[in-house]
Amino acid sequence: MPQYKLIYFKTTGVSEFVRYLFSYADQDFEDVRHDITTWSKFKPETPYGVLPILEIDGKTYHQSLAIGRYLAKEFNLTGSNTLEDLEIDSMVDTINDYRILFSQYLWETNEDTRAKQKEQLVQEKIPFYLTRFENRVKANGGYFFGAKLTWADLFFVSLKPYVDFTIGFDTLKNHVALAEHAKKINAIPNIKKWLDTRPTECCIQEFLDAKHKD
Ligand SMILES: N[C@@H](CCC(=O)N[C@@H](CS)C(=O)NCC(=O)O)C(=O)O
Repeated sequence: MPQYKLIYFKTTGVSEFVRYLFSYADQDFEDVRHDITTWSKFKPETPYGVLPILEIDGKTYHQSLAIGRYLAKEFNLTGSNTLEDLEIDSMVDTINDYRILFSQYLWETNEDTRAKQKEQLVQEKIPFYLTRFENRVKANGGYFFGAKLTWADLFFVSLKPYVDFTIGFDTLKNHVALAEHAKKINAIPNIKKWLDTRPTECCIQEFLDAKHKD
């Protein structure tokens, strides 16, 4: 078995689904978590100055979705053929488009821009995406694709704490089918074990404070 070392921050964000993937597969991995102090020293050692990176037997790989896609293949959470993968990958990329909207809002420092982004997220973007995601899950037997568990399900569900924290409310409160989907994925025994034991320390606020001081 390869030795895996995931390097990210003391938070969930765009790497939590990688931790979900390892947990689902009951695969040991080293879970290295930076905060603002250690990150400034480590950043220059990364390929492109951002995280996550995954080391596999000491070799470094980067880009969260490429890492996730690789692990999903290793752990049988992709499609049965390339056409199925096209559909699953397109869902993952769409979920990532949704995630990026929250990231842009979270790191924006101009208060007027933030207010406009928040209004647009709450009134327009969140309902736009979640209505479509919900219809998709309803039409696919409770999953994002093909009435079976794929890495798209893990990606979407793993992002909930991050998007809820960023916007300040339970984004699934008016989307019963998505809330049920999240509950079902989080109840998978190996994932539940991860959720019950994962570290809760979070470094987002210290990064935000530093950004607002700049
Ligand atoms: N497309 C990249 C984006 C990586 C990225 O933007 N990472 C952020 C955290 S989510 C980061 O490392 N920020 C720290 C910095 O820019 O100094 C991926 O998905 O891996």
